[in-house]
Amino acid sequence: MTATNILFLDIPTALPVPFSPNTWKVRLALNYKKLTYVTKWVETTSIASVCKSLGIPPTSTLPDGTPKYTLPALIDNTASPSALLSDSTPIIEYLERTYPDPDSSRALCAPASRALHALFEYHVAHSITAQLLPVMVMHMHDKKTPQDRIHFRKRIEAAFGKKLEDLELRGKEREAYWKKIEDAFDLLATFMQAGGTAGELFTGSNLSLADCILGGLLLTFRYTSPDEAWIKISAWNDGKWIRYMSALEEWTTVV
Ligand SMILES: N[C@@H](CCC(=O)N[C@@H](CS)C(=O)NCC(=O)O)C(=O)O
Repeated sequence: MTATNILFLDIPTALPVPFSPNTWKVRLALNYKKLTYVTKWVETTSIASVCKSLGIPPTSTLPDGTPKYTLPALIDNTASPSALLSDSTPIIEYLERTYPDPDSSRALCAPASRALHALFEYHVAHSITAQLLPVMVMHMHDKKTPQDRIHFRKRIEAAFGKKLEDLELRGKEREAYWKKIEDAFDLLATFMQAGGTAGELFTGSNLSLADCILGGLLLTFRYTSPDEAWIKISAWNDGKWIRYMSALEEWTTVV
């Protein structure tokens, strides 16, 4: 363990574990790097006020031009001045720069891999993350805290002009949609197999930023939809994703 004075901001849920893919992405990195940290749990409705009060920067701009605040965020008080960070990939790049592993083969994101990781992240965001709502919206809603459920419903219904329940696909349409997501996982499994590395992760048995991205997403599926999504995903690609999840397990502690 490396003793640090890191405060990590994550979103609580109705489960004993968080399920945001973006916060998991950073938590996996913190655990993998064996950095000590404390979690501050912030419901979605309080993200903007808490970030503003702590001086954490916004990650984008809302359509009305006001700043948008998101989690994960992280404050590192180990050094002076403190580092105040938001946005998962820049946070991981900061951790890598500030707390490099003496064994360079354990680097999460060597600077030279930046463009490839950005391409991977773009691909996963479009081929999987952007496809989730029609089959995951109610699973996600039901696992949120009571207050966040209200906020989630209001935000999604305003964005799509439909009730949450009507966004959810059913029957044959739902199965066809799942097939699209399965195809995206098939493609990843094919490339990972072609990589020929020993170990289940992208670069073998050490974690990389790509694994934080994909692992965070798989943890979302597993925790929010153990009875549908995770059952399906477990059956794809000859159990590849069960083995992949087992390889990640040691870095999934929630503190
Ligand atoms: N680009 C950001 C996106 C983070 C993000 O969208 N976080 C979501 C939780 S998964 C959030 O904070 N949403 C709050 C909201 O939309 O009000 C990152 O990678 O950290």
